[in-house]
Amino acid sequence: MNREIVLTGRSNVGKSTLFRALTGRAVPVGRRPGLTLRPFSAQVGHLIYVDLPGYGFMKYRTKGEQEATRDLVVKFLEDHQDRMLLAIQVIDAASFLEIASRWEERGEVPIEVELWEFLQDMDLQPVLAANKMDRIANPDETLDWIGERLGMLPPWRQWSDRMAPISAKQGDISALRRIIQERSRAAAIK
Ligand SMILES: Nc1nc2c(ncn2[C@@H]2O[C@H](COP(=O)(O)OP(=O)(O)OP(=O)(O)O)[C@@H](O)[C@H]2O)c(=O)[nH]1
Ligand SMILES: [Mg+2]
Repeated sequence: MNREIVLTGRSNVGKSTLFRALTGRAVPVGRRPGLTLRPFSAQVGHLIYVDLPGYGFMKYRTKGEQEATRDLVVKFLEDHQDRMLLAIQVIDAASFLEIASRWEERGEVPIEVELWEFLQDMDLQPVLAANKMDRIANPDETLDWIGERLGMLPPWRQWSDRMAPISAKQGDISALRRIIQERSRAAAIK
């Protein structure tokens, strides 16, 4: 059976850009959040990569549309659980902390934390792709903070099998490719 690698995460974090960097196939990419509204997949060798719509808030979309998209993502993840090799949660590392802090100040669980916990509860052993690293001046510090928010205590480098700093737009995704290779190898042995 062909195994799937699924890209999930909030809207506008760069999932479709990463999908293109991983597969060479183009999905519409843009500044307007909520651009991807249906799962989009491409096969590369024995692997099927899937680009999912954004999870949670989407500017310019109604509440109803956002909820429908969220349900679609959750259902997709549940239905595809058995054939998933890897669930990748993509975040915008450049805005993660600011957005997470804003939610926490309102007494709410940040959507990224909610999604991460959901993936863990499903036993998917998710990997975090910290994208847009090209916009970050102090990478180690930022990654330590992000990891800590998601239950991975610093230093972040001890989580290098679960956390990959990348810049999809610049095609700088080697940390993630290494994790994909490791997981593929481990799955083949099993
Ligand atoms: N600086 C920077 N910008 C990026 C990077 N990756 C993606 N972007 C930009 O982020 C914006 C959103 O990218 P998309 O790939 O469409 O994001 P998405 O997560 O697929 O968005 P939805 O389909 O709405 O969920 C675009 O303007 C991209 O050019 C990156 O590594 N660095
Ligand atoms: Mg997209």
